[in-house]
Amino acid sequence: MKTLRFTIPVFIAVTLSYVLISGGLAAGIPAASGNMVKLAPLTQAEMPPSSSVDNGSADGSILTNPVMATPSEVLTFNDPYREKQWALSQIQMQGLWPTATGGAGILVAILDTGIDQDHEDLEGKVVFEANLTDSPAPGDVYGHGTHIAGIIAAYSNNGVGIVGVAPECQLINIKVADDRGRCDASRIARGIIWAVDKGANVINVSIELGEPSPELEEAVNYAWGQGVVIIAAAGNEGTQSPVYPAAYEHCIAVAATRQDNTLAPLSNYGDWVDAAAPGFNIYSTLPDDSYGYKSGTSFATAYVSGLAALLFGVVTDTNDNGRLNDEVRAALEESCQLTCINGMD
Ligand SMILES: [Ca+2]
Ligand SMILES: [Ca+2]
Ligand SMILES: [Ca+2]
Repeated sequence: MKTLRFTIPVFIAVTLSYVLISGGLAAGIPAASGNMVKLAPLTQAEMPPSSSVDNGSADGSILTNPVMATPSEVLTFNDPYREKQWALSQIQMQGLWPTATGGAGILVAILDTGIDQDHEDLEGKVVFEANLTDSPAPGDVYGHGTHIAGIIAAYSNNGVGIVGVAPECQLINIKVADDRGRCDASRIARGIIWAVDKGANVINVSIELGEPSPELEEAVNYAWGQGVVIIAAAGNEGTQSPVYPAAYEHCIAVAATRQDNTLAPLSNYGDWVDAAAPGFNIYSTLPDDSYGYKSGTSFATAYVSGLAALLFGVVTDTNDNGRLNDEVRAALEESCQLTCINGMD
């Protein structure tokens, strides 16, 4: 791990505390369990100013086959919306891509509202799929899971769309939130177990639960014991109140930062938060071959999941326990700039 030269502006969140602002999406919608569960609110953010990032020409001459487009081979991109992805520069992907394999052979499970697996920049990414909701289809009607999927896994240098953090990884789509974004702890727990048993290396849970759930914690612990890294959203209430599964020990809780590296005001924080990553004005894929900006800890979580997928191809089992998830987590944390993101102390 000492050989890793990249730095990730993933900061250990410290300080502060305040109250829980709930409501939002869940207002008026009966939760399917006793727990208040909701997706991190979807803030449609304004377009950020034009990025100064030079993403090269769009003449398609670099690489045209996504399978061949290994980021380790080329660091300029012909993806037309790369310049909108300020977060990739922020987390210094240029430093990591040359040493990683793009997440090849890594399975990332996304527990969310489903994924539009026919999206032009995600086609063929989903290799397993489960629908644990009452919605008729496993695809993404709500428009949350597809955004997460693009951040993590969109093809690079295919002349289309954006660039994923781990563009060669494959996805498991586990729809645990229905077409109105409703979910419950039991579905998340069952989704985690299903993902683990399908061979997931990384599980992205951009869902926050206001109350703990023993069933959910047990599933998280099971995943950790099987060598899986689970990344979860720290929540969007702008408070210090823990949410679940993020607050569990074996789950990496992710807060959201803005382009200036400060904590996004909507982001939860506190000593239970493990890391922070870009989560404001994040451009990614949306259903039906569209794209757009969203803000929230959901999307910060996706960046860390993508990084985790890359790191599985970089680390070795240095403690010889037969698992790599502890080394991946350590590498993520070692790469952090241990800075107080609140800038208030
Ligand atoms: Ca692309
Ligand atoms: Ca945690
Ligand atoms: Ca190990």
